[in-house]
Amino acid sequence: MKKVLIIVLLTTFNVIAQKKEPQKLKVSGAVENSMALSIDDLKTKKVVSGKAFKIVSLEGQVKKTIAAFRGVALKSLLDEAKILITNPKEKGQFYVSVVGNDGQKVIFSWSELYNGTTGDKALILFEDNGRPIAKDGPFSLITTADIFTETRYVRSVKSIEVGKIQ
Ligand SMILES: Nc1nc2c(c(=O)[nH]1)N[C@H]1C(S)=C(S)[C@@H](COP(=O)(O)O)O[C@H]1N2
Ligand SMILES: [Mo]
Repeated sequence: MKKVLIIVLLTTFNVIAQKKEPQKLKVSGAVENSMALSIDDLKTKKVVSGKAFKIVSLEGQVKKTIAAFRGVALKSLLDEAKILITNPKEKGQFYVSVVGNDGQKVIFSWSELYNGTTGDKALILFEDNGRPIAKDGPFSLITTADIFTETRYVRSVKSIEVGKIQ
């Protein structure tokens, strides 16, 4: 009986502890400064907002709309983390992977982020519907430069990982 009580108490404490410490967004891999960022940390950066973002399938169907969102450009975070490029000739060999808690992964190439405008249009959201992301939070990724947006929409983003092709 005592054992059961102890287990129940430990589990309860564990749940409370987990609730107290919300998940942080990790930035790691081939970077000078690895980071773990909270929602409050993201709010101190250049915040981008929007009213309605449509998640569109490859068939052109609108699956859902993300309303009243706020987030930070993926590029702002990468600029702060500083991608470790030792040989400038190899810039085009780097990629950035955005990973969800369920293992979902999407990638951006260094070239599309830095040679064009996508870098400012790939956004790590910390708010939708005007408040912290209630379901599949605390962070998500949308890419407003995409036409068929569902492929590079990631719910419940865990980390941003920088790598170099082999
Ligand atoms: N973390 C995560 N994000 C994801 C997926 C997933 O399996 N896991 N599926 C993608 C696909 S295939 C689609 S169609 C949309 C669906 O978004 P919804 O399930 O929130 O409507 O999320 C995208 N983002
Ligand atoms: Mo999908």
